[in-house]
Amino acid sequence: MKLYYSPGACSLAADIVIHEANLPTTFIKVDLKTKLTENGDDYRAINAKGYVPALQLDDGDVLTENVAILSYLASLTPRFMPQDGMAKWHALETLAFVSTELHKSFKPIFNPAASEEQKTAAKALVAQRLGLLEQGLAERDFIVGDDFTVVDAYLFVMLLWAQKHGVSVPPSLTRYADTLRKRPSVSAALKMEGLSTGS
Ligand SMILES: N[C@@H](CCC(=O)N[C@@H](CS)C(=O)NCC(=O)O)C(=O)O
Repeated sequence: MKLYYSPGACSLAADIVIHEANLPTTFIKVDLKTKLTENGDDYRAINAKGYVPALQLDDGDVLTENVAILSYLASLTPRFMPQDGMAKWHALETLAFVSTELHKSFKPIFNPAASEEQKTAAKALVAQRLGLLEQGLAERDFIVGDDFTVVDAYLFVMLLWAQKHGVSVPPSLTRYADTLRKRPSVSAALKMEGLSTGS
C-alpha cells in the first residue's frame, strides 16, 4: 500500500502505526501548497479532498480520514485497538475526540489569516481538551488501555504540535509523549519524514 503524507502533519499517526506493524508501504510525500506529490503527480487526482493522509491499498482503492485509516490499520493488526466489551467503544470514543475535538482545535494556530487573539483562544481550547485526556493517564501508560493503540499514535502527533506551538501541556502528557517517542516505530516514522527524533 501507499501512504500519502506531509512531514509532521496528522498523517504521521498512520506512519507510526505502519512502522509499529511493519506493514510493507511506500511513503509518498505531498506538497500541501502545490497539491503535487513528490513524483510530480496531481494529488487531487488521488484524493479529491487535497489533504493528507490518504492510504492507497494494493487494489487501488483510496481511503481518507484519520479515523478511517487508523481503524483500517488496526483491523490489519487487531492488537492496536481493544476488540471487546466497552473498552472497544471507549477507544473509539477517544479516537473520535482526538480527531474531531482536539485535532480540529488546532486549525486557527496553523491558519496564517487567524488573528493573535484567535490563536491564543485556540491554544487555550487545545490545552483544555488535553486536560480532559490527561485524567485517563493517571491509571495507565497508554491512552485507551494497557498497550499501544492507534489512538496513542494520533495523540502523539497532537502533543508534538502542542509542544511546537507553545500550548501548555500537562506534565503527565509530556511524560507520555516522551515515552512514546522512545518507541522504535515513532523514531523510524519521524526519521522517514525528516523530522527530529530528539525531544
Ligand atoms: N478530516 C481530515 C483532516 C486531515 C487534515 O487536517 N490534514 C491536514 C494536515 S494535518 C492537511 O492536509 N491540510 C492541508 C489542506 O487542508 O489543504 C482527517 O481527519 O484525515
